[in-house]
Amino acid sequence: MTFPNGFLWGGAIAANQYEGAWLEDGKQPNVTDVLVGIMSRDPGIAWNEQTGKYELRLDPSKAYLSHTAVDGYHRYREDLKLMAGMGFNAFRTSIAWGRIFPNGDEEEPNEAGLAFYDDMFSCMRELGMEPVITLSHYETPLHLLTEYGGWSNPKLIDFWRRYVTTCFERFGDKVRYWLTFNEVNALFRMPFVAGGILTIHNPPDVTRPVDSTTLQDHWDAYHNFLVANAQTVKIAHEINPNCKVGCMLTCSAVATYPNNCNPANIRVAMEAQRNNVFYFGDPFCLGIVPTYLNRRWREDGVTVEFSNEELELIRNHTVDFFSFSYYRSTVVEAGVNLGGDTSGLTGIDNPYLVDKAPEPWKWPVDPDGLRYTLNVLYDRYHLPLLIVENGVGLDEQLDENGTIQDDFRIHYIEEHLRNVSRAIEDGVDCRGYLYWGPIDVVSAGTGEMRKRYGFVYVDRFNDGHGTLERSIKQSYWRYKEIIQSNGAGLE
Ligand code: BGP
Repeated sequence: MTFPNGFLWGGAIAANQYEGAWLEDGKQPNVTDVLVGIMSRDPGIAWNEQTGKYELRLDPSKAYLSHTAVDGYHRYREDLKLMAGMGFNAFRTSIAWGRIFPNGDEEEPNEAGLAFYDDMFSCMRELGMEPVITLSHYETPLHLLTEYGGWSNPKLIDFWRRYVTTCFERFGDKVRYWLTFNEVNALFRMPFVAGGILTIHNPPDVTRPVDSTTLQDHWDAYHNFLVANAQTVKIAHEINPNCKVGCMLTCSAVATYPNNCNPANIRVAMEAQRNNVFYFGDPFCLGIVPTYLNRRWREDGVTVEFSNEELELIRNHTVDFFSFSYYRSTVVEAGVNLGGDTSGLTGIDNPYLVDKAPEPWKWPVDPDGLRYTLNVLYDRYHLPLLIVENGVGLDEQLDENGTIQDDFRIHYIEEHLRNVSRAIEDGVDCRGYLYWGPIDVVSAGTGEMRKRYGFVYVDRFNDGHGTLERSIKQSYWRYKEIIQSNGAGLE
């Protein structure tokens, strides 16, 4: 099994699923703080007639587990040591924007938030791990949605610029790898968190869900994300020419297979790739606004216009590398309605896949699809690729020995890594594999603790109880062996 020297081996988490401390040291709510699971269409906010504004109104009957999560805010030093114990040489997490600019529109940053990440990134370096830092992982400050309508408003670009400039200046000596917007291409599937948008109805339209947005809002947000991404690359390189900035897209939809060789189905599969991945990947990596969007804009009845300056910015400031999540593949045919969740697109069942993750989530497992995805992305963009999410969530309990025999997870990782190695032999420049959720965190999609991805178990449950004690699962030792042999142990 071939993995180049210097291959990044590690894991990935996100602030909102790991840290907890949702209102500590000055932080104000993020978009995820008002949801139990990002697939929910029911944010805990409500319109206040008197003030004429949205305000926080959490549902007292619900457990918002992300508010305390797995208490990473207070335990990151011990957790990072556990990660280093597996031999990680890289670790991905995000900065919660709301720790640095609590409401997003302040002029000055919050020093307590900066000091927190300063210490966390120093700790990673002390332990020999390269920090890979996401600037926004579903963590737009809630105030920017309720006050400004979020990313459909170009004002967000100004607030974002101030935030990223602060991060690049403060952490430039510790962080070389930056990711801009986590899975921003899920904008249409999850407009509230991935798009960070909200239509402000004044007076509120009670016939529509509170987070419903118009197609024009979506495309305005798309426009603003393209500009903001290019500006981020520009600012990062001006401040520190040695740093590398990558985009981060959910790429399960790259492995969208036509159900058969009916030409109509081949076209539907191609369109699914464009509409779910390439429409962001092409501007971020190739510096173009793809012409296939003109048709979609016509059909959506929206107007999207880029100025010449914006087009030049997008052309001149493409990303240095491409990072992505991959969980599954899907099968499509003409006329089938594609659904979606945090795994990617959901279409027709694929009878050729041998494994399916166990109940209750049952995401289809397609390791060959990762090889295919790596090849397609490399052929299209010719940029270094970094896998920053891949993993399996299981419902697990500690056994009488205080551990977990997570054989399915071991099998899952081995099969996916074998396909990464094959893709490298195919000629793909893949620089690393960061497993999603190396320590149990709150599930993004469902907001549960029960869905566990970790090599390290955390004693916390769906109803919120638990000691938060950490225990090591069997997969911890297997991943360590793989890393120590630089992948040779996969033979
Ligand atoms: C991705 C998100 C992650 C993560 C993962 C697994 O879409 O970027 O935040 O949680 O999916 O999803 P889930 O937690 O819903 O199983």
